Amino acid sequence: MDVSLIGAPTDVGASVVGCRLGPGALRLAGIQAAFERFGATVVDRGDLTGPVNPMAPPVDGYRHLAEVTEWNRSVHDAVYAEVSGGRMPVLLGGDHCLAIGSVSAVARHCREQGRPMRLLWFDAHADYNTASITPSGNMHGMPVAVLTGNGPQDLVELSGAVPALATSDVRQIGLRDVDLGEKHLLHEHRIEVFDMRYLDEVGVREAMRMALDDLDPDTHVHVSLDLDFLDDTIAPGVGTPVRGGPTYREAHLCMEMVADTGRLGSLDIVELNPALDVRSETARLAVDLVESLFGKSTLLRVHR
Ligand code: Z70
Ligand code: MN
Ligand code: MN
Ligand code: MN
Repeated sequence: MDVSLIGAPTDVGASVVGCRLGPGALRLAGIQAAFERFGATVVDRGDLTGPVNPMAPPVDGYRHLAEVTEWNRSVHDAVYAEVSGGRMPVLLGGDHCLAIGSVSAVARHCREQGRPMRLLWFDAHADYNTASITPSGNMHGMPVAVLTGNGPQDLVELSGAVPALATSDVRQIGLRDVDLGEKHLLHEHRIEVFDMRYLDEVGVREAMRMALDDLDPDTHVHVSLDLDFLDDTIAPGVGTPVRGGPTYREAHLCMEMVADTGRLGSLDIVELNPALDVRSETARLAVDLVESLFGKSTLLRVHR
């Protein structure tokens, strides 16, 4: 597997600043070596550039729409170049608004290849807000809505088709902080959500089995990993830590089960806020999870 690291050092989609420092912190924590230990050949494409964070208030329901759009165009182009060249793009964020660009690029590639796609959205949040229901105007709270066709035109059209992906291609895992308007939209659009209560009741193994069911032999799996998916006690270094998330072991099982499919095609690691990451523990946890995602296992894996 040929992996390409793409840094996107910005927090234009958030209101807590600091995740602009994420790409450097993930590199310092050894992200490249983690991929290499499990057989990948890695090229680091360095960091994209884009507009500074204006730290401005929202306008018509969107904070920094122009800057968010510009960053996402860059991310889209960079991710598309890698995935269409047969490589696995790994987006080092940056805030989660950047997944609009990365997932749009992967969706464009899959559409061109006639391949199905599955988006696995690991997050405490649904990221399903729109301009009319957002409590904050922060665009990192909107990417899943945008990708499924609800949002500003330039972003909704980024993949070249609207919507970039069908709601039935999305699985959300780990949710525990969802705004009232989002609850209604998730229900109305029939998004498949494995929230924390569901994980508590059926367990991570069964939830992940369901999130990964019906994969075609050539389905492209995209993992979008918001580090606030993880319980706040093990991953404090994020803009909005949320209590009651998956434990260290549960998070590893999620990644191991994705690895077992053999279909991982692209990855976002977002929302790391090094300014809040005491002793880099969240960055190091992200690197540990990458190892599981790339097939690290204690014993030789035999098919069961
Ligand atoms: C809230 C909003 C969010 C991340 C916070 C929060 C969204 N639903 N996402 N932190 N990563 O403002 O839309
Ligand atoms: Mn391909
Ligand atoms: Mn998110
Ligand atoms: Mn989140």
